[in-house]
This record gives sequence, structure tokens and C-alpha cells, in this order.
Amino acid sequence: GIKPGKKEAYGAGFPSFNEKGRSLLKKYLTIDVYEQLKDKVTPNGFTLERAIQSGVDNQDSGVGLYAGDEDAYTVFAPLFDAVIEDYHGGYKPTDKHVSDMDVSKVHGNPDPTGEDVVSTRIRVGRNIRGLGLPPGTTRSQRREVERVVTKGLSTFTGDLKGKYYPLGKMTEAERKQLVEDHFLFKKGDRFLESAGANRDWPEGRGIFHNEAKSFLVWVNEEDQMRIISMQPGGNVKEVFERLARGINAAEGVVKTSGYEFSYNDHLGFIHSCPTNCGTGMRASVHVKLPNVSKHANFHAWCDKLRLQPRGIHGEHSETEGGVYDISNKERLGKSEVELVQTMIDGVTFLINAEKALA
Ligand code: ADP
Ligand code: CIR
Repeated sequence: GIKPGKKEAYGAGFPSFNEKGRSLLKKYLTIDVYEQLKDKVTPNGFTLERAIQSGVDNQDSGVGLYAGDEDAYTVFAPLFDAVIEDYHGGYKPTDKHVSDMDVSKVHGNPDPTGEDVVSTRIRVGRNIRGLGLPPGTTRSQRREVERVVTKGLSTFTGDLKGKYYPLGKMTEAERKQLVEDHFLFKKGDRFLESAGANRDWPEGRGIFHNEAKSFLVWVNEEDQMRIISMQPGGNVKEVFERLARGINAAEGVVKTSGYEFSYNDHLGFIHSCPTNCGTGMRASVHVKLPNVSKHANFHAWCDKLRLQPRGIHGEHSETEGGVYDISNKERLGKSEVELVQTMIDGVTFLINAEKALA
């Protein structure tokens, strides 16, 4: 067969991967898989080349692969399945996903003294069936998402009641402040740029939030919807409870408009990034770990605890003052309750280790 780096592979269009790259795309896009998939197209017109462009442009990607529609997961299954199995702890193509948002099943408090956890945030992604995922969407589909979602959100009441702020109507100073304060997605993400998800920026994008900025919805960033609950301190249950209500309310209004969330029994809720399929849930704390994070085993411990450390401004950012964003790594094949519990238990372990090392 053809080998990467060989002339035949180059002629056939196989992408160049540099030696340092560790992306799951590089690991699983073999010549054979490439040859098998390179001419396939989803019914909406999404191609393998578009799915892999982000990982080709950004050789430092962790994953490097995006879906432009729900069909991409089946049309390009040999690649997506392998990436999903690796990322989500051995999740197999025959496995079924289960959802459980019964907040009463979650137990424990990672930060009983209230000294270590700065803030807690839990988000999920949601996309509407029949309207493209951001990397593959059209301008009219994106506008339809914004219309349906903002119309629905405007009916929210109680602590979920808020206002929609379109990105195009914000001043640069307002936008920057929201990003700085951890409420809003950043601009010009190079991974999403290459994936084609930033087309027509800032049109159709925006953020909805309540007065307290404890309940927020991002519109048309990496996913059509990111539903977010967050607050200072370590009360994970309170954050989860508000999120669960928000998700239910969002599902209700999407149905009222005659749509439904994109979901199937195998992949759970469909997302643009294969890391997010299933629950789409990332439950995180900003936690002070100045000593543990310097320990040679920090990343190994996180791995073992099924946690992912990120920097203070989220994915692909650095830490400041030893504060890390620690969250569940997997999102598929485990319920929301299990993933929140994984985060609580793991953070409890890390805080204990921090105290032992201090
Ligand atoms: P995602 O929405 O996929 O989790 P990021 O990693 O980019 O994306 O994080 C989005 C924003 O949320 C960033 O500003 C990040 O700092 C903020 N964030 C994440 N976890 C917390 C937390 N526990 N407390 C406060 N802000 C958080
Ligand atoms: C990467 O491969 O590093 C980026 N495309 C991000 C992958 C996972 N993160 C995400 O979905 N937010």
C-alpha cells in the first residue's frame, strides 16, 4: 500500500502531518482510511476534506476533526468511530448512550472549606436537527437557528429570564470584557476558523444571559447552542440543578417552534466536535492547584481520574497563579450525573493532594 510521506500518497491528496503532532486525526487518518473516504459526501455536501481541515491547518490540535452535519458521523464512520473510541474511554460503534439529569443523585462537595474552588461552570451543547452544524451550515440555516433560539429564550422566566445580546451589536470593549470575565466565547479561534465555523462572523452569533450571568446561552459558535450554568464558589449541585432546568426549557421552546434536538441512541446529542457527542457536558471548576499542578504526575493523575486540565481562559490557554480549569474529559457513554460525579470526586482528590503537598 501507499505510505504517508511517499510520492504516491502526496499525489493522492493525503495531508502532510508534522512529526510533533499528536492529534487523534493524525493517529487514525491512515492512507487506507483516507482512500476509502476521500470521495464521500454527506447529503448536505459535507466532505472529508472539510472535516479534517482544522487538524491539517493546526498541527497542534488534540483532535483535529469536525462534523458539518449529523450524517458526517456515519458517512465518515471509519475515522469518526476511531477518534470517538479513543477519546471517550473505549466507546464502541455498537454502544448506546444514556442520559440522566437527576440532580439528586449527585453527592459530595469538592471544596468544604470554600478556599480552593474559585468558580463552577457546567455547559452542554445542543444542535437542531435539519439545520447544519456550524462547520457545515449555510447562512440561512444559521439565521434560522438564531431566530428560533432567541425567540424561545425570550420566554424564559424566573432565574432563567434574560436578554439576548447579538455579537454584531456589541462594542469591542463590551465583547472583550465578557470574554475576559469567562462569560463569552473568544473571537477568531483558529481551530474553528479552519473548520469553516467562523464564516460570516459575527452574523448570527450572540449570547443570552440572565441578570446575574449565572445562566447563559451561546448562539452559533462551535455548536448552535451552548447552554451554560455558572457561579462563584464550589456549589456544583446548585449549578447542575439550574443547568438541568435550562436544558429542559430550551428543549421545550425548540419543540414549540416545530424542531427537535439532533440526537441518536448511539451518539447522544450530536455536536460539531466528536469530543462533545453524548452529553455535550463539560463540568468544570476553577481551582487553586499551585503545587499539584507542578508535580511531575499532574497530567497522569488527571488522566487516571478521567479529568482534563485547561488554562484559566479555557481550552488552549495558559494558567495564571496556579488556578486550573479542571473538568470531566469524556462526554459520551456516561450520563450527565456520572460525569458531574467524576468531576466532584476527581477535584476532591486533587484538592487533598494539594493540601498534602503544600
Ligand atoms: P467550553 O465552553 O468548550 O468549555 P472553553 O474551554 O473555551 O470552552 O471555556 C469557555 C470559557 O468558560 C472560558 O472563558 C473559560 O475560562 C470559562 N470557564 C470554564 N470553566 C470555568 C469555571 N469553572 N469558572 C469560570 N469560568 C470558567
Ligand atoms: C483540537 O483538536 O485541539 C480542537 N479542534 C479542539 C478539540 C476539542 N475541543 C472542543 O471541542 N472544544
